[in-house]
Amino acid sequence: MKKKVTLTSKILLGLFLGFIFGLILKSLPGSYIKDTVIIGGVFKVLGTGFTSAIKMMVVPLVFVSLVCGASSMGDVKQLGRIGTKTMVFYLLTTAVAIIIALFLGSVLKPGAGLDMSSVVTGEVAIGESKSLVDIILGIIPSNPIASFANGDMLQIIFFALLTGVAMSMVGEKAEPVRKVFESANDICMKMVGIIMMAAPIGVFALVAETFSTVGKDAILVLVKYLVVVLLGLAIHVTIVYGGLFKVFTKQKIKPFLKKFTKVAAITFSTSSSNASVPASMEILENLGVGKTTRSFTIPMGATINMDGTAIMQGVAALFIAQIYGINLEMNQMMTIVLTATLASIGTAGVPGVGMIMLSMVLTSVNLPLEGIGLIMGVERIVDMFRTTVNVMGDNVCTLIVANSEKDFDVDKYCGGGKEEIAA
Ligand code: DAS
Repeated sequence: MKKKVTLTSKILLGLFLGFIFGLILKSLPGSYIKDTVIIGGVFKVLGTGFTSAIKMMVVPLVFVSLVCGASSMGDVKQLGRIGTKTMVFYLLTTAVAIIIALFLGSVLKPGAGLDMSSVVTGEVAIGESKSLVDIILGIIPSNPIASFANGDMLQIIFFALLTGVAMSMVGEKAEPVRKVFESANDICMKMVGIIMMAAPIGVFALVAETFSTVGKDAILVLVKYLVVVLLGLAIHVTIVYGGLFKVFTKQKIKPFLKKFTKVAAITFSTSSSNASVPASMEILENLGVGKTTRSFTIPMGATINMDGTAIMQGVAALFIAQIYGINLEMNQMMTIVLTATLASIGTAGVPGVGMIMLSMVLTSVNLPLEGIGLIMGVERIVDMFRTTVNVMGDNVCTLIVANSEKDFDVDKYCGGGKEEIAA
């Protein structure tokens, strides 16, 4: 039976061919055909066309998915202690994750050593420096339609979250509208799926343009980008999750880590938080976590908790700024923290969606989307690792919240590890 070639394989093929074709072009002398027809014509149309199509989806996808995410959180009053603790944990750890990423990206400068400024299409507006007051006031839209038209992401996110929370508080009467947004979210995701079908060609053109312009210098920075993201993920898991777990549960983390390997096998192979929900629920039950907590925190985490994705977005934003020679101001870094943290509420737990949300983070600080073409090369690998961290965060939060709610059988938890060894 003919094996279905997956989109991922086609993207990797596009990447490989783009890399080879770009290096071949780089080795050829300049000419009208090479510089104007191929690089300035074909590659520009296919590459920028692909990134423009992704950018087209950012506003509708972010708005609709955030309204759905916020409205499915249940009425704030009903959220109760478990919901409030969970929301605080998820949003705070995501904010910490992005700050770790911005710190590492600023110190290690993965994009340094590659000058893509000659490849920028259109002007790159450098954000003017704003005070904290301006940033906070800038989040509240005086005219949501204008926010949509201007692609002002923080204002769109604020309006979407308010709409979603209001819908959940209105309850039954808002159900028809909620159903419209759920359908619209499915349609947006399908549109993203259709656009991603062009990814192999888009990635080929973007990578070929990059390597035909800047040559093999790009390989080294790509490896540096991957290393910095993996370092950020490792720091977040060991220090943030390891530290919070120890402080709030006073238990050894080993029994959890032994069970989590089963979930990690799924997140690595599927790059999907949603796909790992059943396995997370099973291991947490075996580890003594009650249904009351896990049945709420795990599905919610798969939808709104994306610490791994936030780390990728922070490193990627700085990486792209560095390769285009753009110096991000402190207020732009704060905008990235806010945008990536709030946007994670709308990032569905499916493969590659973090890359779409990255284009929203880049848009919020006027960074060129073309940079996505370069990091697409290691996107699949990064997605595997960041999804695993996303889901580990869901599980660690569940253990902490269950413990605080006395919905946690500590004997079963400690015994969980022993039984495993006995088995
Ligand atoms: N792979 C997604 C997930 O399931 C998130 C992402 O693409 O960043 O968590």
